[in-house]
Amino acid sequence: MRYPLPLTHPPAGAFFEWTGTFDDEQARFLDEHGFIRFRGFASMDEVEMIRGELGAIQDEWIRENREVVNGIPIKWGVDEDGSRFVNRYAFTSHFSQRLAGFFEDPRWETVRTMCGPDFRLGLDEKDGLVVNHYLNVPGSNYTKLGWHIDALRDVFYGKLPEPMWNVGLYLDDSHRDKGALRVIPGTHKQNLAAMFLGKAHFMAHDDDPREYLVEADAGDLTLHDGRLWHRVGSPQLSGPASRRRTMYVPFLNGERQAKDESSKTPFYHRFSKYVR
Ligand SMILES: O=C(O)CCC(=O)C(=O)O
Ligand SMILES: [Fe+2]
Repeated sequence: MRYPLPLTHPPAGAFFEWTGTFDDEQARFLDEHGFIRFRGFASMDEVEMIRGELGAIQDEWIRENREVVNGIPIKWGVDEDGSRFVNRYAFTSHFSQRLAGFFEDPRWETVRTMCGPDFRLGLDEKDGLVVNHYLNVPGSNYTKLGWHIDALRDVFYGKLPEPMWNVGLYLDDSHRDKGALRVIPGTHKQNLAAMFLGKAHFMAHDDDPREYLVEADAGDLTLHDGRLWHRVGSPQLSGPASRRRTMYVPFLNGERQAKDESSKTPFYHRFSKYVR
């Protein structure tokens, strides 16, 4: 066991049930801590549908030997049977009508308003709908993810961070033994220097006495502020039991910057393979 730290200090116990509405208590929680988690946003049927669509997209990408979508490199790994699998998908909803249709459900309008009245769902901006598939096997390039803030990617794209939210839907149960998402509550209110220098982006994997372990089950939804420090911890499990699939979609405001097949690979992604 490597977790002697008080990972369940306040806001421990912060589990909100998804009821289709966003109330004042939840709004206060989100503002104060920079993240929130809802139980039961998607049904298990929907989770199964999404897992199936991901398998079909992966088969298609293997057949066409796809390396990039709209300038964003796909990260590939090799599973325990020696088969290639996708560690990180980008713009995933562009490859499945059922997945794209899922985002037309009115639930996403509620999520959008949680982000702010002028925010929009960015299915064709940034990296679009990202799916992370963590598997702790030797051929996997994705078993954990170092400390970072998502908004810093803007800096790599040559811009100052703009407001953004990353909204995550869990496709597998994700508890401490899978590493799980760790956040440092309240750091979305830090200054620019702390954003740049607080930790070595993506390279630091240290336990932090301030970190809070966000455990979640398949179908749960999380929102986190793009300025919040977070990471995915190191799994204790290995093999198929360590499988952790999460899908993230950005909510953005400001100028719309849609990407397409002619979009260039951002500088940041050209060296990201060295920092895992
Ligand atoms: O898999 C997760 O829960 C977090 C992923 C993440 O932080 C990212 O892709 O930027
Ligand atoms: Fe992130």
